[in-house]
Amino acid sequence: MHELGETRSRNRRDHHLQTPDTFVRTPLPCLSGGLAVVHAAPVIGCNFAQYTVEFGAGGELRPAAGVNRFLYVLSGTAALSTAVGDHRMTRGGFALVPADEAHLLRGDAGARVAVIERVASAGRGRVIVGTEDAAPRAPLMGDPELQVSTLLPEDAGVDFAVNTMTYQPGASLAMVEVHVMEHGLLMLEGGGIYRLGECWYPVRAGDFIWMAAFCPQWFGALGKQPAKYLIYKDWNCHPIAGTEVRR
Ligand code: UGY
Ligand code: MN
Repeated sequence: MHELGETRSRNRRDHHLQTPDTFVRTPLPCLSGGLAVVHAAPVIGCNFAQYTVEFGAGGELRPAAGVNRFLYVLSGTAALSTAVGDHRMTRGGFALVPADEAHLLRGDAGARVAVIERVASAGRGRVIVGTEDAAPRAPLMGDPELQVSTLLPEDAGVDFAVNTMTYQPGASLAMVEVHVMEHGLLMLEGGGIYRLGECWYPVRAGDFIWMAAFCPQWFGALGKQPAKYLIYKDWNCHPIAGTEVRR
């Protein structure tokens, strides 16, 4: 049903909120038997790409040249084949595949996988496969109501981090963050209020947010269930790195 032209989606210079009612599915050259919802790409001024692949029957995601690729299964089952082995991944399963590493992701019909890619800089990562449940988990700034699961180890060999953050109802970031890192964020569960720049938005599971470098940001969880999101940030890289691809 249409909403008479109304939506929560917003596209601003330093942030972008994309809600499921505005998702447009597109084919990608590296994808067959499925479609992608592209959430973020350098055309909006960010330094990474993020998209959700929705697999149909016989779905396959093949390598994209020159990018380190992170995969996180949102629903269903997908099988990743690499030179170091085959891995079956279900909800919460993730993988890091370094640039130009031969691999193939086969998704079962109905599987949904979050994909985050960044052009590879100097150095070489290694294939990492894991599950969110087994990832190290720690409270943020000592708050047991706000837990951060760190999916990629410090020595992953890439210049980004991907974490999940889980807020108990009523929990919030302890401060308004303003930092050089940008974020790609996918709401996985629950909801709350996100401050982005000078705007406050109601957000819920399914929404995507891009936050540019130095975009003031704060989140408070609302409702009766925990709120959880998957969050990307450029990390462990010199602040001058990558400036040539920014607007
Ligand atoms: O890692 C982060 O910067 C994270 N605390 N930011 C956020 O949740 N908006
Ligand atoms: Mn942040």
